[in-house]
Amino acid sequence: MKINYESRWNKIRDNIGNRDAFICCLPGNTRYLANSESPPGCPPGSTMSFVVIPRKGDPIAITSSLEEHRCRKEASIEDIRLWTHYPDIESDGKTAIEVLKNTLKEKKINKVFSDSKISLGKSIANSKNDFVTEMRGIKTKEELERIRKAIKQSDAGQGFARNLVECGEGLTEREVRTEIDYFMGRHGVQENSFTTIIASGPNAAHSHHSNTNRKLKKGDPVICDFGVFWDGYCSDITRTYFVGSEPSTKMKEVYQIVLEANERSTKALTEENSGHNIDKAGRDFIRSKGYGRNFVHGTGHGFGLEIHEFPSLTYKSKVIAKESMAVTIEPGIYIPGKGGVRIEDDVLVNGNSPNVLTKAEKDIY
Ligand SMILES: [Mn+2]
Repeated sequence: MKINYESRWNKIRDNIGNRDAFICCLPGNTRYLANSESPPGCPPGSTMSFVVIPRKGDPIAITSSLEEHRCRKEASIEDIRLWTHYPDIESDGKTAIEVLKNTLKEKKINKVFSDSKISLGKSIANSKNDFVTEMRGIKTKEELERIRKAIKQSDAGQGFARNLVECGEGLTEREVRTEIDYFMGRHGVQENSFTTIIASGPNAAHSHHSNTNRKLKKGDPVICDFGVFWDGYCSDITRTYFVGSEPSTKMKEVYQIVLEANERSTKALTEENSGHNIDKAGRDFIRSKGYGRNFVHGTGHGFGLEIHEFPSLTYKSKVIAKESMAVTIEPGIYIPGKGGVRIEDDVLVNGNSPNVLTKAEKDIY
């Protein structure tokens, strides 16, 4: 199913009141408006510095000489303006902001919304507005089609990771990471959605870990957290496996607590429930088992064009779950010096029956 950019632009036009245009510069938003099928690339970003959606008339994209040709090839916008400071290249201005200002002047745009604070001078009335950022929280059919494909690839990666880790005594974290990335790369994914995390033994007590040359030891918990991009959309999944397939009695107990917290927060992910309640559902259970101090992060986040996007599901979150929001549910327990467990699924809000999109096995210890 093709992405319907026109309908995205129109939805914005319908929601800008008396403003003349909506200006986006956040990379996730510019990709959303013109170039969704390309992954963020390296360094993560977008080929466009700005996208302007005027209330009347066609959208305009502003790109640099560095990205020009890729942008012309991939973007769904016809009117592309170029900035560069190289004298040999004919352009519309020396900086992105200069080209933006000239464009607004030419189009007689005086009142705008923008997705970030940008200074456009005194002649333009500008206020920051999160409409586009939040609009991306609700996924359409064509987006879900891509997200499901990304998830399918990372589910397969988890199956591979489980075998590798359970039989992987003596492998280093970096070797495991490399094998998993190669496995998914061979299946044609665009790129990883972030650097694959393999956190073993005491390193599994770090909620985020930078892979080391530590060798896997029998009985180690190993947190495997990764995701991929497929047609511009990503997945994010975490499983925890045990080297030799046998956790200690204590870690097995921790595993079961995290699994139940994952299920409780997932169950709470119903339409109109708040981010706070969704977080609290799992957190209260973890606290009741004496591990409240060890659950050191929020329960989940939206994902799609970017690995972390609106909405955020944390203890202080006031966001309300809406139909077709795609979010992660990822409680964890981390015990300094000993290890940890995190179990993360990608879940779609679906009335009162949340749809768990990730299928990799988790009730395994
Ligand atoms: Mn995540």
